[in-house]
Amino acid sequence: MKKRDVLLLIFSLCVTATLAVAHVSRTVIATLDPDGVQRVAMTGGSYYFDPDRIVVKVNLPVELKVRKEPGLAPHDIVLKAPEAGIDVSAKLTEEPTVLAFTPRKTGVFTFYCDKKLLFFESHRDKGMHGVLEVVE
Ligand SMILES: [Cu+2]
Repeated sequence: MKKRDVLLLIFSLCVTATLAVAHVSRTVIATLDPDGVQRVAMTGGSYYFDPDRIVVKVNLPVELKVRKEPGLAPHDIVLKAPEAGIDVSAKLTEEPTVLAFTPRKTGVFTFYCDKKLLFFESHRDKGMHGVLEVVE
């Protein structure tokens, strides 16, 4: 690879990183559907989750309906807090995937994408993470 190509590559990586940081944070407080389930629709993409802060009530079932933004980059979602009865993960596709669980403890739990390409930063490090806040 020529020196000029290397510089171009580094430049484009910097631009990509800057754009990724620009993604806006959004909080959603789950509403309780008539059947007693708290449902939230989410999107995951390069490199964000929207919303990236989700507030739910403890001891009531939750369904996170997650889909991937269109594009080639693979993404997934991992939400592991076994101490609170939460242990879900899924590969994201453009068709929504439903993650169902019932949080048994209050607290703030992180979800993230665990994808990582070669020597690049992980998607999580690039900003593809968020929190589930379980409240009384
Ligand atoms: Cu990802």
